[in-house]
Amino acid sequence: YPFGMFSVPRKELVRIHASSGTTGNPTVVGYTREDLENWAEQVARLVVAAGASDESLVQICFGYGMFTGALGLHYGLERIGATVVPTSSGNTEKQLKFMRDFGTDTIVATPSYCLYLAESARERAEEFPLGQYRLKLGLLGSEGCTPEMRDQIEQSWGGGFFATDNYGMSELNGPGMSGECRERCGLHINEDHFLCEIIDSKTGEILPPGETGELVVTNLTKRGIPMLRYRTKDITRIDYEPCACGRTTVRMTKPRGRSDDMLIIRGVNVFPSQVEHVLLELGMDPNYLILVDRKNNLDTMEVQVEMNAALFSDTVRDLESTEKRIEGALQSTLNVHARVRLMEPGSLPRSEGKAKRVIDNRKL
Ligand code: DLL
Repeated sequence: YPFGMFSVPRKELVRIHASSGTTGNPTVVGYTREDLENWAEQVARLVVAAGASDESLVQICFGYGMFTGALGLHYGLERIGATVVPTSSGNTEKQLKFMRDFGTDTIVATPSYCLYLAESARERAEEFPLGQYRLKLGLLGSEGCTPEMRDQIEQSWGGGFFATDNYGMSELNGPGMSGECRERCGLHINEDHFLCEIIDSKTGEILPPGETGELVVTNLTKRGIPMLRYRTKDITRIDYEPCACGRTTVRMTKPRGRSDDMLIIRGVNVFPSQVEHVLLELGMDPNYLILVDRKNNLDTMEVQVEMNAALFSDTVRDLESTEKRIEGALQSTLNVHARVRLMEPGSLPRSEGKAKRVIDNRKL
């Protein structure tokens, strides 16, 4: 850190980004001019596959700065001739105003922020009816999003909004490694730039085609900071079947989570995405927080989830029975007990970037 992993003299780098990282120093990455060209090309392909074009008017609600998401999408979208509006993250009121006034038809955001914007638009619907927005495409990514959550985001924006999932990581340029086409049956990998393998994260062994495991990526074209068999820690599967869209590249399934996201609760492996799946199946909104702790040497897990209008009730008995119902469903999916606590609508923190879903207070 910071520059020791670069493989060209610093002078040849024309941009540096860094990922936030949760502990210690950020991961610093560097791009030569050729790397930036390739990066824009990779993103351009994926946004076209998702349905963007030179007609699109795109609001980029990722935070501009060291995060690769905003500038990555920015140059990819400019490359195809789209009109880019770099609003960056935050300032929801202004985001919505530009969206209405400019007739923004495409939004770039994390799924959680896209949902939050929709909720905020709904709250203001008396003054500004949802019909005033022209949004029809969401290029979402940078955090996990179950198909159920995607459906909910689409419904919240009203009919006609279509969202695709986009994956990447700073060490592999940023966005642009893979993304969904209109068929949405996996994320097309830009295979001429990224060679992907799936391994067993415990043994390091390469798994046969079609198996689920940790994604390992070699970036075939990167010069500034080449990655050879880089362990992403993301858990996915590669699908080699041809896609109905006609593109011939392989697809990866939505990452199920990171191997280091996986919680071990009393010995049982739990992915936050499993919790999300259960909540949404029961008609809850994807506003939840998982709290893990250790009491008397025993792991405890509490899932706080916001009520929504459909489930709202004033009587304590109804609330308790809803909590019990969710606890039962979680128990049968996760095989471990989680206490459920219903929260008031709007009471859990919202994020303008990646949502924080887990607070683990166990002292290791
Ligand atoms: O999040 C790059 C990116 C920006 C991708 C914008 C897509 C759109 P990092 O901040 O380095 O880079 O975080 C990389 O985020 O290893 C995954 O664990 C997670 N991640 C990224 N995209 C997805 C996704 C960017 N579509 C880490 N689904 C990765 C699930 C994702 N997880």
